[in-house]
Amino acid sequence: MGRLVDGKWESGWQKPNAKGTFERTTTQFRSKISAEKGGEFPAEAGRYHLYVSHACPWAHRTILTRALRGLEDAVTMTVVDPHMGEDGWPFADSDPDPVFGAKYLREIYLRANPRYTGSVTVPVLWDTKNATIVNNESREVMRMLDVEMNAFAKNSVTLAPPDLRAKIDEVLDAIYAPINNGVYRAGFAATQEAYEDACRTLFAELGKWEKILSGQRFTCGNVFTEADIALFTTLIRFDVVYYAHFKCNVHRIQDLPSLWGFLRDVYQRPDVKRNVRFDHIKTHYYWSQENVNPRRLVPLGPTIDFDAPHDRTRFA
Ligand SMILES: N[C@@H](CCC(=O)N[C@@H](CS)C(=O)NCC(=O)O)C(=O)O
Repeated sequence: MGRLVDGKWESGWQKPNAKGTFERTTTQFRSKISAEKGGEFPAEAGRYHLYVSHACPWAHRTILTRALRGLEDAVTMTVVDPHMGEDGWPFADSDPDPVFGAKYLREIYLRANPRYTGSVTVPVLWDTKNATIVNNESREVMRMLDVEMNAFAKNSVTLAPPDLRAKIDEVLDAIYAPINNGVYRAGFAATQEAYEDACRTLFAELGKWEKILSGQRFTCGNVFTEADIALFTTLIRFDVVYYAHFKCNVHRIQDLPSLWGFLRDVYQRPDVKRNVRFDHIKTHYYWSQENVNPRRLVPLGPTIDFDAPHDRTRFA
């Protein structure tokens, strides 16, 4: 763990604020691929490259969008090693960086801006023509892949139908702070008060979704969208990691029948299932976050049957 300051690497964990609360830094590369010709980042097959981690819930959103839309030939992808240590994300020997042969992800950030100051996070959407980072904010990358790269998508079913976009954005906003980022606020809290505040808010919000999902199949109704991907990538890590490692242990997702059904429903889609790597997820959190787990021991369990039948098709 560490960050770049004016292009120089400084190792160490981000300090919580004075109240002991974890504050996520804002991402800085916010350009857009455009389906329209003539822009700086026009949609093209074979031009853009995704750097991701199978461990990270934010990167996982983009991995799933790419897979579900059938963009795997159009947008290439490299998966970093789950052991994020003193030097940040390293590339794995089994999946080396094809663009520069870099050893660490921070080198990619420095290629885009040699004087970059900030966190070195996944996902990163790289433009091989302009040799720069287009965008490193998962929510925006998801939308870009789905909408702007539509011409190259082998699966024609969009994850952001125009008539649902306002609703999708509303759900993405609603789940971000209390749930997606809430688990981190609980896990990285440095005071009892900050932890309890994050944990109570998280479970209150999960309770709301438990109720909503008892009456509809997905978060925006009965159509599967980006918002479901965003909720899913947090829920799939919940009982496996967040429950123990981040002390989000008021309930397991398995104890909340609608959320548990939703989770299995999404997981059992073949394009989703083949892109869920519990080995990367467990190794990354338990090994890398030695501020939370100083001995870096990775637990053997839990054993969870994500393939168990669900009855969510009753809403279809
Ligand atoms: N806002 C970003 C967050 C990405 C993010 O925080 N990724 C984490 C992994 S889960 C990361 O790479 N952390 C490394 C670091 O902060 O140094 C997004 O949604 O894309």
